[in-house]
Amino acid sequence: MTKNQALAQWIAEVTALTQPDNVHWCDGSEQENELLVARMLEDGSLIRLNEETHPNCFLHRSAPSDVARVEHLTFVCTRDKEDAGSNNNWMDPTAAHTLMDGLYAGCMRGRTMYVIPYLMGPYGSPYSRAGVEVTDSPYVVANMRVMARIGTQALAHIEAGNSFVKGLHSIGQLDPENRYIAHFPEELLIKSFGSGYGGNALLGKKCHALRIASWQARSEGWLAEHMLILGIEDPAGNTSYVAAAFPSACGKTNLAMLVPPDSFKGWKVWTVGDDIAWLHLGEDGRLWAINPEAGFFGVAPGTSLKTNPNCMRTLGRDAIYTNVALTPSMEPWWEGIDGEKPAGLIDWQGRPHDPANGPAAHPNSRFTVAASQCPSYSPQANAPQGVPLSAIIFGGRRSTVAPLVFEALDWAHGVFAGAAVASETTAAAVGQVGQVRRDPMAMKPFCGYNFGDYWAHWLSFGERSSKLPKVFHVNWFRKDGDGKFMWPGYGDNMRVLKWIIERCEGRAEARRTPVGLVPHAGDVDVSGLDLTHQTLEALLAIDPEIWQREVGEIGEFFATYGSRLPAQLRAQVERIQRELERQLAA
Ligand code: OXD
Ligand code: MN
Repeated sequence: MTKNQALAQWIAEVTALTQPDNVHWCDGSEQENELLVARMLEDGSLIRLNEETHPNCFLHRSAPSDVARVEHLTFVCTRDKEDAGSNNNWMDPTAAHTLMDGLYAGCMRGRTMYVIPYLMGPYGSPYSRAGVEVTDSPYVVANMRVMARIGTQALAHIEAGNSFVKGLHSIGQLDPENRYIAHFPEELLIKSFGSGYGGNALLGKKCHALRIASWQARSEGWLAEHMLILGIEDPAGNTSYVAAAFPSACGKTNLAMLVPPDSFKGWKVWTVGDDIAWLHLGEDGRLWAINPEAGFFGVAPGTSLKTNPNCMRTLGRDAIYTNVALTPSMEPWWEGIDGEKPAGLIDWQGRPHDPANGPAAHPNSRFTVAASQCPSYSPQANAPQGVPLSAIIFGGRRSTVAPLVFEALDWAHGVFAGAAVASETTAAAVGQVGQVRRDPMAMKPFCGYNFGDYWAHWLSFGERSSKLPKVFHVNWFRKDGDGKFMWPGYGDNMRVLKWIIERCEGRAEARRTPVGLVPHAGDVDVSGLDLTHQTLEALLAIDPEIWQREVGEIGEFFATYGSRLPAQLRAQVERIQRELERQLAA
C-alpha cells in the first residue's frame, strides 16, 4: 500500500483490469525473497543447485519459445510516428492501449500480482530514477531484486514526491502470437505481455533504463546509454574511467571485469557496470557516469576462468541461472565453461543432452547476480555523482573493415563513429545470427526515439562543453584469411585500453588517417604476447577501397533518416570520402 495518490490509483486500475487473486507489495526483504523462492521451488519454476558448490543458486527453465528479446514485437508508441523513427516499430498509442488492455483483461485471475517499487541508480544520487513494475511472475520479482534496488526505500523515494515510470507486465500464456513489449514514453509507461524473458520482462532494464530513460534524457539534457563503465588503475594508483558501448553479446561483461595480462604489473580494472550507463554533464564540464543497475544479467556460454575469472568468482553463490544445462551433481553447465564436458548432462529444456538437439545450454542462457559480489566491483560504483569519464569507446563485431582501434578526431567525428557502429548479429535477440547490421551506439534495439534526433542530442554536448571524453572505436573480432580471430581479446584488450588512456593523457602517438587516429604498431604494448608484428600491422590497417565502400554504406544508412539527420553527420561522411579519394589518387 502507498500514500502516493497517483501510484495508488494506477494500482487500483491495473488490479481492476487484470483481476489477480492477491496483490503483494514487495518490500525487498530477505524473508520475502525466501518465501517467493520456496513457492517457485514447490511449483518447479526454480530448481535448487548444488548447495555445497553453489550455495543459494537456482536454475530456471523458460518456455522454449521465450528465450530472447523480441525486437519485432517491441514498439515505441508516440503520438507522432516520426518521433519514434524508423529505428523503432511504431504503434499508435490509442491502438496500442486497446490491444494491450484487451490482453490484460482478467489475465491475472488465479495469480498473485506483485507490485515492485524500484530505484535505478545508487541511493542518494540526484541522477537515480524510480519505477514501479507490476507483474504476475515471481521469477521476475526475484530477478528485479538483484538487478535493481527494490522495495521499501524505493517506495519512500516515490512517496517523497519523485516521479516514477510505470511498468505493467504479465506473462499471459507465454504465447509468441500474443506477445508485445510496448513503450509509451510520453506517459512514462511500459506495457509488456506474453514473455517472461529478461529484457522483455525485467522492465527496469532495457525498457526503463534505456528506452524510456533515453527519451527523458533528451528532454532533460543527459544520455541513457547501452554502455559498460570501468575504471583503469595504473601502477601509480591513478584511476581513469571509460564507458564502452557494444551490441549485445559482444563481450561487454568480459571487458567490464577484465583482468590485465601478467606483464601489466600494477594495473587493475575496476567494474562499475556491465550494460547500462546514465551520463550527465558535471559542473566541471566533464561527463559523469552512473550505472543504474545493481546486478549483472550476463550471457553464460563462453564464460570461463580463462575468459572472465572475475565473473566466475561472482557466480559461485546467490545467483539465478536461466536456460543453462545441468550436470548430474546439480551444477550449472554451459558451452565454453572450464573443464571437460561431463557425462549425463541435462540440457536447457530438461532433456538428457543429445548434441543432435543443439547445444546443452541455450546460446542466450543467462546468469543474474548482484554486482557487489564481483571481486573487481569498484569502490566508486555507488558514488552518488558517478565517475568522471576520460574516454567513450564504441565497438562492434566485424570480421573485416574496422581496425583494432582508432581515435575520433573530435566530438562530432566521435558521434559519427558511434552512429556508424555495425556488428554481426548474435543470439541475444531472436533472428538470424551472423549478419552485419548497423547498430548506432549499440542502441538500435534500445533507443526510445528517432535516431536522427538522438544523434543531434549527442552532437549538442559538443556545444555545451570543451571537456568531454575522447571517443574511440575498437574491434576485437577481426579475422584473417583463414577465418581465425587475429586478436586474442579478453584480458589482452587491456593493451588497447592502455593506449586509449595514454592518448587521453597526451602520452601516446598515433597516425592520422581519413578514418581516425590509429596507433603505429609500436604504440601498442604487446609485451609478453605471442603476436607477430605483421599481424599487428594487419589489425591496424585501413584499406582505403574497403573504407570507401563502408563510408558509402554509412552515408546511405544515414540518409534513411531524412530531414532528421543532423547536417554534421553528413559532413563527416563527405569529409572522409574526400580524404579517401585523395589518398587513392596519390
Ligand atoms: C542484454 C542485451 O541482455 O543487450 O544485455 O541483449
Ligand atoms: Mn545489453
